[in-house]
This record gives sequence, C-alpha cells and structure tokens, in this order.
Amino acid sequence: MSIKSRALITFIILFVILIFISFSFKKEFKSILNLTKFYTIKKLNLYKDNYKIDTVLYDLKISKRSINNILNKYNYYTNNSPVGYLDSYNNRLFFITGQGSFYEVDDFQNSKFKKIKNNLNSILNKNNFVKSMSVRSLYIDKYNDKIFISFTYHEPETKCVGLEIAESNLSNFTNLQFMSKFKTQCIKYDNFNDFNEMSSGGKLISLTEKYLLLTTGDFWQNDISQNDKKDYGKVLIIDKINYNHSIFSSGHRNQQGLTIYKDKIYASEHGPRGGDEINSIVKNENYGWPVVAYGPTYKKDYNKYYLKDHKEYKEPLFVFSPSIGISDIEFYNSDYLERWNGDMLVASMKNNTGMLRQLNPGLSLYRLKFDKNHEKVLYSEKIFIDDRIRDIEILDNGLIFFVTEENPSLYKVDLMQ
Ligand SMILES: [Ca+2]
Repeated sequence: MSIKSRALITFIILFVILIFISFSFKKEFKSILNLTKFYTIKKLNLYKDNYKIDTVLYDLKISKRSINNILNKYNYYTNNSPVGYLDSYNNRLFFITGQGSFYEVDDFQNSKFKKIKNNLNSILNKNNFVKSMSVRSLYIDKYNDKIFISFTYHEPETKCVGLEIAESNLSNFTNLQFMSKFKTQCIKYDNFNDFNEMSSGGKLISLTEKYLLLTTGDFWQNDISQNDKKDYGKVLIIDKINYNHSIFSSGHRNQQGLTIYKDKIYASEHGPRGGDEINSIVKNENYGWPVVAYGPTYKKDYNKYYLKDHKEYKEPLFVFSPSIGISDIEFYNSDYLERWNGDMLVASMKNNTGMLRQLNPGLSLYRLKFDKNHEKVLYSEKIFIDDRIRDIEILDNGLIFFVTEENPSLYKVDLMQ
C-alpha cells in the first residue's frame, strides 16, 4: 500500500470516528452551542448601561452606573474588601465606601455623586487597616436622626482586632463629625493568619428607639460563637445612650445582613460550603455554629460539625445549598412593585464560577417569597446580575438600588414602562 492510500485510509477512519462521536454526543454538542449563544447574548446585554430583565412577576429596567471615579483605586481582585454600603433617608440615597468616603447619590441618571465632608479619616485609622479591613455597615437612624457606621478596628501596638461603632448627628448631611462610641473585645493575634477579618459580620440596625443590634462574626476563632463571655459570633444589643451591651443571640458565623420586618428580626449568615442561611432572630436563642451546620467546611471536613439536623439549636428559616455567598438582605415594603410587597431581596457574591457564570449560584439578586406569617420561605427566584452584590437599599418610594464589586457599580431597579 502506498503512503498516499495509507494516509487516506487513516483519514477516513478518523472521519468515521469523528462522525460517530458527534452523533453519540449530538445532544451535548447542541446544548453547548445553545449555551454559548445564550451566554453571549446575556453577556452583551449585561454590559449595557440600561437593560431589561424579565423576572417571574415583572419586566424590570436595570440601570447601571460605574462608581470607579469615587473609589480610591479600589480593586476587588487585589484586596477582596467590601466596596461600600448604602442607606437612605426620605428617598435620598447615600453611599459610604469601604475606606470611609461618604457620598450622596445626587443624580443617578447622570452619575453625579456629591461628596459629604466628614472626619472619618481621623476615626477609622485606615493606616492600621490590614488585609481586607474596612467599613462594615452604614445605618441612618430615623428614630433619632443619627448616622452610625461600623468598621473593623486594628491596634498594632496591642495586636488587637475587632469591631467598632462610630456615630454622628445628621447635621443636614454636611460636615459629619463622627465619634467612636463602642468597641468589641480585643481579639489577640500573633500573626495576621490568626484571624479572618472577612468573617467579621458588622451589620448594624436599630431595634427600637433605645437599642441598636450589631452582628459580630467569628473572625474564624475556634468556638468563640458558643462562648457567652465573648462578643463574637453573636447578635449584640447595644444601648444607644451609654453603649452598654449584652448578647441578644449566639452561635453565629458571619452575618452580613440584618433587617426587621413586621416586628420580626431576620439575619443572613454566610455559612460554610453549602450552608448559607436566613435566620429568624429570637432573643436568647442559640443558632448552633460551630456545633451544627447544614454544610461542611470547604475542606469537606464532614466529621467536624453535626450536619443532619440542628438538635437543640434553632433551625435556620432557609438554607441556600450550594452556598451563594450571601450578603445583605432587605424586605420589599412598598406598593410600587406591588406583587413583590413583603418579599425578601437577598444579595449574593461568590466569584469563582468561571465561564458559565449564570448557571452557578451567586452573582445574583434573589427574591424570597414568604408565607403570609413570614415564617416560611415558599420559593426563591434568582435574578442574575453577573457581579458580586455587596449591599442593597430600597427607598420608601419602592426603587431598589444595589452596589457591586467586580465592576464597581451602582444599580437601580425600576419597572420597565
Ligand atoms: Ca442594606
């Protein structure tokens, strides 16, 4: 046989094999093609400044404005720290960056952010911030017209880290003068690997006219959440006048969302692998971390926690499994999107999802529909945004805003007219 005919036979055999493979995996090939098409369309759509998302109940108009110009060289990929936090006052929207610059969103349409003078430079000790330390919460208190922020503190001399609260009068949102008011106990470290500041919690809201609630994460300290002498892995109740504090609930890991709806308290909890929780927070209850959880650690250490049920500890209201990288939660409490009234919006982060990002958990806004007593989640709708959502704020007029980290942006959610 000549070399030519041998090559021809080899070619034919390879061709037949290829046809056979294509035929056997026809469905898979087709779905990959479709998926790529779907992904490309979605991706192009999501790159626009304004676009439509069709959700189950509404066609929503999503508007997106870059906030890179008000961030000081913020890059999520290099420092992993929170981009910042939102809150509102009489339908005015405010944003504090992770490093403490304070803005009013003056004109969203034209990306105008008005900087508000403040003294946070002298309060935050930013020079002492290590790793991803930052502001952890912004709360504008309508009970007594004050602004509260929480942030991670670090004292290099004593090798201490923890959470701190500062407050300012509203002062008409000009020249805010914050004063440091409260610090959680020192977490002593020998080197920076001894603590994880990403697991700091730090969400702050008013419980009543007199009291604040603050979530404190476990900073990855062993068993600190079950120790009643420690401020961490808890929800703390704090007196707004003298800043005396006590434990409201315990056994938490890292709760980055906290909200009150119809006199019930809800918190999100960044759990281990496959265990992001929504909890109904009740005074003196223990939520079980790190004894019980619905997910193992990322090292798949199945023996470390009780994973079957919660034994005598309080069960979560809902668990996202696989985890979505749960962050802020807010209830939609307006008739503007009437069919969403009473639903919880959940921010999710997570960013390790590669090419087919929209098929994976996270990078989305989730809408949870509750039963009429708000004690049970009936369903969860995923609204894919394609970025890490850190914080959500819903204005009294029903407009929804949220802030993202990979391409730092402020988003507005409105009805597609
Ligand atoms: Ca919020």
